[in-house]
Amino acid sequence: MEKQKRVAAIHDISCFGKCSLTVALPLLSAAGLEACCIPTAVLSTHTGGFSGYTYRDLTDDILPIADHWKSQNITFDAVYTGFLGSADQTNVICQVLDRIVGSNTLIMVDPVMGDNGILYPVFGENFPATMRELCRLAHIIVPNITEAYLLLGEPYKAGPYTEKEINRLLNGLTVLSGGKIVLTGVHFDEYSLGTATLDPTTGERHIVLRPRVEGMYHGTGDVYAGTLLAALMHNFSLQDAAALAADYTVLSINTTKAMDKDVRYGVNFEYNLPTLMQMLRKDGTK
Ligand code: PXL
Repeated sequence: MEKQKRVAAIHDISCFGKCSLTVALPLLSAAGLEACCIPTAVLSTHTGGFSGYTYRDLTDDILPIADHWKSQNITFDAVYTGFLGSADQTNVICQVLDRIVGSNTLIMVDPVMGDNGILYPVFGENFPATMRELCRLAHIIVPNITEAYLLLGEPYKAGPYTEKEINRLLNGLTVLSGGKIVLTGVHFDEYSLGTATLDPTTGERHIVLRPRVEGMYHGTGDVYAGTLLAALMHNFSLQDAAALAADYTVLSINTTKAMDKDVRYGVNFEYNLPTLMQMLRKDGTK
């Protein structure tokens, strides 16, 4: 039997509203991975559309957790970071990577900062600069288009985009991070939506488009990134992992849409987990 891979997910726990750790952990577990976590904060809900949420910052606990893991010689096949509460916390995560990353650990950073051209109001103006530093340590980054412009320090441009503009963003991001890029929210018209990937080691670029589902569903970025990492841990190529993640995210959004729930309540990624397990088995290694 193949060795079980171990992943550390570093995000907040939003107790209601399905995002960050409450999405990442079940997705990674369903994918057969050993899912560990460092919770960076505990919120009563995510910050996207709820007012009056509680916020317990856990920055002071983060390094002691990493130090303890290091003292126990615990190693990881991947470390995956998502929503981080502040610039200070992002600096601390850079130090965590120092402690828990080995020579074979894949570092995936989802630079969660904003959407639709807007920096989430919880973040200060200096936040993108700190996130840029974390991205420099990553092997793969998964920004949406808003985050791409924030990382590059450029004003946001609304879509649809040209292929030239998407390639320009990919080039800028790969210079900035040095790693592989999976850019989400790519669209050339109003009918489809998808991702563009660039692997700087091979120079390969691919665009994956799927029919656009109307509506804004909270937490789709986390479903996408968690599924992408699951596929990469199953040895899918970057292009195939990006396509699998797109397919699973669309499936989850369509399931959510059919249930007609409040979009702040998150994406129904749970109903189709058996399908995800089947999709992940097509990697040719089993
Ligand atoms: O889905 C990203 C995310 C994660 N965690 C918290 C958030 C958001 C996006 O708004 O508010 C707390």
